[in-house]
Amino acid sequence: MTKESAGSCQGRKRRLREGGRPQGKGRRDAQRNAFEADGSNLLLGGTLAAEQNAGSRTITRRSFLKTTAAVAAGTTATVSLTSCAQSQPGLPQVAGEFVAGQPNNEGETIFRGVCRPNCFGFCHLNVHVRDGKVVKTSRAPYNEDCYSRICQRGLSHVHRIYDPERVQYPMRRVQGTERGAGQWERISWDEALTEIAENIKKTQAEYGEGALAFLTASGNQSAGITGAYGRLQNILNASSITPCLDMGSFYGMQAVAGLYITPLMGLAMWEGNEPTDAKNAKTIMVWGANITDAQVQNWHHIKEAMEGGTKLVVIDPTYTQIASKSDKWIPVRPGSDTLLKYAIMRVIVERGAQDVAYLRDHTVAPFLVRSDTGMFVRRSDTGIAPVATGVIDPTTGQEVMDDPYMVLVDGALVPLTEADPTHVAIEGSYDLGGVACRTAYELLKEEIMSHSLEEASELCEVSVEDIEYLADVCIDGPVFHYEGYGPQAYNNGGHTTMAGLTLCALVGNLGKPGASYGSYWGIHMGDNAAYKAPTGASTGLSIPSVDFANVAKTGKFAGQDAKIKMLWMYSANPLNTHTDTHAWTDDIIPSLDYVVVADSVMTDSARYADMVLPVAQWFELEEVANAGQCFSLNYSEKAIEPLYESKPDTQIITELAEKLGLGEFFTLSNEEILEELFDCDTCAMVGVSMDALREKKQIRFIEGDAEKEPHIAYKDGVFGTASGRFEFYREMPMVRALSSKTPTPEEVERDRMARWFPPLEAWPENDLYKKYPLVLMSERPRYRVHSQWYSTPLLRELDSEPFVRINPADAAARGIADGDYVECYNDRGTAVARAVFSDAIRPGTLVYPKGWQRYQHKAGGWSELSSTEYDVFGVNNNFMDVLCEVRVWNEEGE
Ligand SMILES: Nc1nc2c(c(=O)[nH]1)N[C@H]1C(S)=C(S)[C@@H](COP(=O)(O)OP(=O)(O)OC[C@H]3O[C@@H](n4cnc5c(=O)[nH]c(N)nc54)[C@H](O)[C@@H]3O)O[C@H]1N2
Ligand SMILES: Nc1nc2c(c(=O)[nH]1)N[C@H]1C(S)=C(S)[C@@H](COP(=O)(O)OP(=O)(O)OC[C@H]3O[C@@H](n4cnc5c(=O)[nH]c(N)nc54)[C@H](O)[C@@H]3O)O[C@H]1N2
Ligand code: SF4
Ligand SMILES: [Mo]
Repeated sequence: MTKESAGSCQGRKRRLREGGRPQGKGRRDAQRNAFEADGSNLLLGGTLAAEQNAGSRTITRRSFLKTTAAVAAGTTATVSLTSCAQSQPGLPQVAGEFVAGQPNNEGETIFRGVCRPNCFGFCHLNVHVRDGKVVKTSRAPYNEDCYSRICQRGLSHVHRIYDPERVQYPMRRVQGTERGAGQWERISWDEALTEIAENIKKTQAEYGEGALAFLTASGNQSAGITGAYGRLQNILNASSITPCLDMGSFYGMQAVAGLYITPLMGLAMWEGNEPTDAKNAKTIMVWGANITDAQVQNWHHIKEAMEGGTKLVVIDPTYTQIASKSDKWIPVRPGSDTLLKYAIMRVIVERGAQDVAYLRDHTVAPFLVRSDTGMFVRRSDTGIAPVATGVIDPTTGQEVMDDPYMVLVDGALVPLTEADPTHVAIEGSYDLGGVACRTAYELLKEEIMSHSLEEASELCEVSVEDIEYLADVCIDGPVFHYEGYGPQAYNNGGHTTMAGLTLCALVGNLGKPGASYGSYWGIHMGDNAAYKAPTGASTGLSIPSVDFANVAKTGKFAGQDAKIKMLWMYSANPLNTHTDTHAWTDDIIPSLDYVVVADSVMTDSARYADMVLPVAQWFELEEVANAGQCFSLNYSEKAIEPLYESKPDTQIITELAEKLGLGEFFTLSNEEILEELFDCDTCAMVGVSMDALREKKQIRFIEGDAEKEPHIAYKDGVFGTASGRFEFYREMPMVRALSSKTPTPEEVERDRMARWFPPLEAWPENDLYKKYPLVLMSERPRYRVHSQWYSTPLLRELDSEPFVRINPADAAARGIADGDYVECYNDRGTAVARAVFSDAIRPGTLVYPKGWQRYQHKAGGWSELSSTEYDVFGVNNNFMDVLCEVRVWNEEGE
């Protein structure tokens, strides 16, 4: 047996410490070449370079060239790498060999690939293969050409595939060494899978079936991988540790607007008008979305709209690149968007600019709310029993009873179904046998008027004039509100989405071209459910990942005993991408008897495993990406054989099943699994099959056509709520996911409507603020998607080590110089990175690009600083609700 350290991590660490980036003239030439090579068709246009850096105002030649070279999403350029596999060329070779309009080199075979991290792009790529090796990736067309894009990450796949950090064979933690100590031994697949199977059997026999758990996130959510893991998990009755990512938004949207399942079997996880509809708006209002970096494939939609006369307003604490492009930037205080939205609503109501017809016909505004129970008044409240309809509700299996909502018409209580719609009042009250009842609109108005503009101005740090300006914009619609995932990453984050949608409902800014609130992302639901659960759904627990530490510590979950003793993580790197790393290393991992990670690289999470399984990367197997912002099934061909000893996840599961005595359930190859998954009535109904996918490459699962007829959310004013209306007021708030917490009566009352309340931690009134006065926010890294591409050599040339942006005034107050190594810290943890001065950073905040692995920091890691606190309703990771302090760091720790 040979003992090895994982990949070449040690070597890389040394390089980083020694300042491993190319320096001086060679570096500058490389960057200039790269710029000149494709500068003519950069996504952001020829003026990009200067404007990109308007965001940081401290323009150095280095950063100027850096950005121009790096932002290539949307280009039609291809980059040729002929000798990549062996020699890992740097930028000079890449740029030098570029020839515009270059024909396919002889001897190359081109396969269709789909780039599939969760950056929302799911770009189609040509995967150029020569002699069994990928030598280049270039842009391939979406059927809807407006979505055809590629970025610097998509162009650097060769470097990612042949990354020296790839895990090459199954690796077992050396017995007797600590988890995380980095001592591994290479073992055979047979040994690895035998050991895992034994541990599964032992764990389940000793602690019950649910003691085995699987955890996944958004590393790759494609059909084959999720289908096969789902099947195994269901058959084994294993538990799930479920993602709590972006769930503030999801909770908020679904609370007031319900869920939307497209006629083509797509579930809108986040619902909004298609980005191609932005051009139909008078104004695009961006709420905490970093579109030029995090949703770069969408920037051109915004830019094209602006060229057509649409205005751009950006509400963000940071002067982001997109803020630098805007007509108006509103630097809101972190965590205060809900209050700002309420202030805008106040101006609207004071001006009488609300859309009464929309409120009356499409929202719960006219419904009467009982002051004793908080429930809507129904006809049965007047003593008339509900009437049986004979219709069975397929979800509950119960007969639907007719018991209409009651509304006010000329002061009288009338069933909604019998009222003349144009005479229904949205304001008014009624005495129901001694129970005071008021319309839901009255309750909303009361909430709106409870916040003065002055209060909002002071707390949000936005002037009253700017609030009035924003109200003007909202009144003079249509407005395309583009919500990102920054505002929702606070403990009060669900309410900002609820408030944004409520603001839109107030002025009827929904369901029409150009009128939208939210974001746009869907999952295909129509595949073969029987494949995934041949023996029925798992009886295991479903534990939100943010609650996992509580479960590990208490052995209880949602009122029952819960012992998770074995964990298998795939497509996820929670020790890096989830809050509070110490909760994982100190509470969760030690509570587990056995930990498996399936990944292609040695991630932070893999380093704490007992067994690491090398998985094949995206172009080494056939797959169908079944989720994303284009609501499309995207087909990816197998281009090369899995490298080294790696195997597709589907094959790993199949071979493990054999050892578990479940071989009869896993007889299919990867390709056959896909064929099975897309062979069902719900697929056939919408023309989806593997044959169709192989032929068409992309099949849309939302109605309309991106260019000619973009999807319009909440069209015709119909909502997936209990009432079918927009519910800015809810009768019975439901938690998004069961967890260890139970809502208090106050919390239930609070969540009936969007409410303003401060974030849990990042707020000046918090005592902790005295000790830790800086709000720590992350940004999506341009050079990684979360932790993916972290070691890709080409990208590390452009972005060589962790840094944190700081306002020069905050730095001066702490004796920090530009480029110093600084330690950001709080009671939970620490992260060391280089300080980068930027006037674009709001004083009192720090901003770091996320996703470096821990070993790439000089000490600590960003996720050490965040907490596993969560809101009982949203059950979400509070990535930005974090306070810290910063000081100069030196290696000696002086
Ligand atoms: N390159 C790259 N692209 C990615 C990803 C990646 O890792 N890398 N990740 C993908 C994923 S999974 C997601 S969810 C998306 C996220 O997409 P975005 O949400 O667009 O990405 P973030 O960089 O988190 O940007 C959040 C913005 O919110 C701002 N913000 C923070 N707090 C507040 C606040 O209280 N109010 C307001 N108004 N703004 C605030 C921040 O300053 C920041 O500009 O990006 C996706 N795209
Ligand atoms: N500080 C901070 N942290 C954040 C956020 C933030 O705003 N701030 N945002 C969060 C959000 S919104 C998200 S969505 C998460 C994402 O969190 P994650 O999904 O955990 O992040 P990734 O790094 O994209 O992917 C995890 C791993 O999946 C692996 N992987 C990719 N493809 C496959 C495959 O086919 N099979 C297997 N077995 N593994 C594969 C990758 O190699 C990678 O190591 O990050 C979150 N983390
Ligand atoms: S990383 Fe995202 S934007 Fe870039 S090529 Fe891949 S899918 Fe497209
Ligand atoms: Mo995300």
